Amino acid sequence: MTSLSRTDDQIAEPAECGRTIYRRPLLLSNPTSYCPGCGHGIVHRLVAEVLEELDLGKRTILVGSVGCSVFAYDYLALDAVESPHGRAAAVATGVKRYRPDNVVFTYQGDGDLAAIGTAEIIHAAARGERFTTIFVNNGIYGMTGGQMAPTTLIGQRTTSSPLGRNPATTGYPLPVTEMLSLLPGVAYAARVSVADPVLVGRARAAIKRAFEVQLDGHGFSLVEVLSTCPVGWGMTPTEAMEHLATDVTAAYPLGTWVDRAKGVAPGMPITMEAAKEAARAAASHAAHPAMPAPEA
Ligand SMILES: Cc1ncc(C[n+]2csc(CCOP(=O)(O)OP(=O)(O)O)c2C)c(N)n1
Ligand code: SF4
Ligand SMILES: [Mg+2]
Repeated sequence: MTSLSRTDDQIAEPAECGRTIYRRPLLLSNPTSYCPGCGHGIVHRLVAEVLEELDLGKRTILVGSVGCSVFAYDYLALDAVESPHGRAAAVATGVKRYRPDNVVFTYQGDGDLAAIGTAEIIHAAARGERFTTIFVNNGIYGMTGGQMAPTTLIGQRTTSSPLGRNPATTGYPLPVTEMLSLLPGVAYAARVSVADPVLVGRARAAIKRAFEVQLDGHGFSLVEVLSTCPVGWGMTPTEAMEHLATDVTAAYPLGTWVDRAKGVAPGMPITMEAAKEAARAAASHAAHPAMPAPEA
């Protein structure tokens, strides 16, 4: 583990105008490696804002992963450990267990978390490890040239599915948040998006809640952030944001799946769509009395 020893002059300051109008929170002034329209930068900023608001910057350890966000330690003024591809949850387990008083989080893409790192994240969540995962789902392997990920939408063209993802041969998108929310070790699980300013505000609130859950020692906390990859999607930044707000969100509904400390647990219809679906299912049972009702 390295102490990065950031000096204050490495942290971005506004132009010399006599007084501070706006200061970028916990963000370093290094040039970004992200493409125009990429959501990673927005997510970095939200994490930085939340950690600064909670005054956690000095005691937080970032566990980086492999993907376009591999240089996250160059953008966030935090101590950091870099993990091999997919292994962030295993590395974070070790870091948090060894340093329980530190705040520990992984920052992972969907290729990293939901493909090569599937086993690590499932078992860390099942064990209820007391760290936070920020999971950036852009539906593709951005860094390596836009190949299909487990999260790629049905019909989506990628460099390894040029005719569009075909479920007959490559299966269906993996709903990571829904899957992990079934595990009792998961104290908080939410899916958010950066598709517009209102949703960015909600994403910030979810990230803050996830860190609060960690501070309270409740268990594993996860925020899945639906994000853009205009380059991998073959779209302009504007088209990518529209696609995120429509098709991607239709496939991956937003909401809080688990917040056990607040009594929100799996099976509760807490999104509008889920509530409507539950109502439809109940009406269908009433209309078909021969069909056995589900066990209470
Ligand atoms: C063991 C190993 N296998 C494969 C790779 C190649 N690789 C690097 S990044 C990546 C995919 C990253 O995709 P994702 O996690 O979705 O991040 P994104 O770039 O989309 O943000 C792959 C397959 C690697 N670096 N190490
Ligand atoms: S390839 Fe995609 S995920 Fe990677 S920096 Fe560019 S837009 Fe972002
Ligand atoms: Mg990705």
